[in-house]
Amino acid sequence: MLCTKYQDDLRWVIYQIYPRSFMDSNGDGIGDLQGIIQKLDYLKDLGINAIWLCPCYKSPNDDNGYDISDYRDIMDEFGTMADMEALIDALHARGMKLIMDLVPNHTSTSHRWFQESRKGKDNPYSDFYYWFDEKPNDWKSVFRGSAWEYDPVRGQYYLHSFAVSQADLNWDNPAVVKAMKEIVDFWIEKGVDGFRVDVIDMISKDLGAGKNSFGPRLHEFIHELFGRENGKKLFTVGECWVKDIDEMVRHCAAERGELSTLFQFDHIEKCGRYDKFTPKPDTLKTLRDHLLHWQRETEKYDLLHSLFTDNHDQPPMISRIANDREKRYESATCMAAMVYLLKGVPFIYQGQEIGRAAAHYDSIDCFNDIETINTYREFCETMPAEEALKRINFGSRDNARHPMEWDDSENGGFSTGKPWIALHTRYQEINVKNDLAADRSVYRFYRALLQLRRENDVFLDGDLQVLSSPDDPYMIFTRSLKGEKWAVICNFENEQPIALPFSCEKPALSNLNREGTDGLYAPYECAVAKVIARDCQ
Ligand code: TEU
Ligand code: CA
Repeated sequence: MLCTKYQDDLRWVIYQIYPRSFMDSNGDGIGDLQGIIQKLDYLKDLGINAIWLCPCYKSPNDDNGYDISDYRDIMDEFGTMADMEALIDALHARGMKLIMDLVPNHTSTSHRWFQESRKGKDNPYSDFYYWFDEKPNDWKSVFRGSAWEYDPVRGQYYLHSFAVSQADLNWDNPAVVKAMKEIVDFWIEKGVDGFRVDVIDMISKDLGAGKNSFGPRLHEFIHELFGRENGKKLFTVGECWVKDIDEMVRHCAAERGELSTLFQFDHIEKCGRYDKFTPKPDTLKTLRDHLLHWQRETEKYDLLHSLFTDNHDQPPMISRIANDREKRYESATCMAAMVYLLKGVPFIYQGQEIGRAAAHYDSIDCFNDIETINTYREFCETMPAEEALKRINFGSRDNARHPMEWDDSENGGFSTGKPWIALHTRYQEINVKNDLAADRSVYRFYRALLQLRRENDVFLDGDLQVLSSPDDPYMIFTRSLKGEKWAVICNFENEQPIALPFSCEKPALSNLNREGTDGLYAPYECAVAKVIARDCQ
């Protein structure tokens, strides 16, 4: 039983929207806030009760909104502050909530703070960023190359952990902490219900110790941001590449007053790839083992777990470890049952609910992402262009960022204008209209699964018991609460017989509409059934 602080949070069902690619309302080929408003009923019907909105603040879009030039205004392409207020009202009118994406580690170099800071050491903003006469170390940018850039205006080097135009804020400067707290309060005032916090582990650094993240003041800073009683119970999820549960405890233990939960990326890092651009022949078994490891760990420490496999930085997981061609429906639905009926808060990335798979492009011109472009250039220095493109197709973040496919018309129903980035190469096969018209619909399966979860508290806070063993090529677990027990059976890639040690009612959910829980399971077949009362002891 999860501690009371998180009980309510288990009811969140969060859909992540990459606004640039979700829905375009004005025909300029770029998704926008009014486009999101048009699709709220589609999300409500799915069973979503909150959206995590990737950054929509003013930005030159070198990193598509993660390079912010004004935290208190909306980027022109997405609309106006009035549109944002309309979105918040439209969500709340439907009983839905909004989680904003806060980016506290860095700003765009076009932010007023940076433009002031570069003017010199006597400027009030001088120490908002890290400035050195010489590069103090050999840190590298996540997007390739050095993390230090010489600024001719100031005559010094500044730190950028990501793009050259994303300058890291110096959180050891109390004025930075104060400024970021005021931004959080500004959006709380606007009515937002929570924050996803970008690279939260990087806001405290220790240059002397060579640490560009998890510095000595990290928890102090997070507590400054979210530990206050600002009169509103916020839901906060930190993007934080923790390696072990101790770090998660330091962030999320109920009495910490820091974060509600974390995105930890253990399974993202290790399922189906050796590194971001090199595939590894894994199966759902690898995903199961990582998911169950973190289930046990978060259960042990009474922490709230975030359940996800996809986001805007990762190509679709079904294309990495399952079958996104002839078994795409089965793969997408089986993975949903594996992941979202465990204990935690479900995060669904746009397109997962229609079984979106990876795309494949024949030209680097079809890509936009700064990390992708920089990586391709670096690859081409040591390998043929076609090998470089193959790796880019596998690992590029753009594989999650092409326009959402609403139908098979021109531009996929996303826009009446030319989309800002290439359409999905399979959009005429994989789109909302085709999925809803199919006998077997991923959307309808997701909707039924979320309804089952919503209507049965056993899936929110029930005890987890794993019945399958680590060697089994399938996953069987039960959830139990107040004498009620449900079984979840997820077969992996091969057909095989599965039998349970107890009897169940007819499956309440099954991706291939099976009648019973025991028997021969097809590849990626899953079933969810209530255990009969006699066998619940
Ligand atoms: O991502 C942080 C992060 O870890 C990414 O750099 C990720 O590892 C990346 O895809 C490299 O493989 C966050 C945001 O999710 C990402 O979209 C931003 O580009 C990044 O921070 C900088 O704000
Ligand atoms: Ca638009």
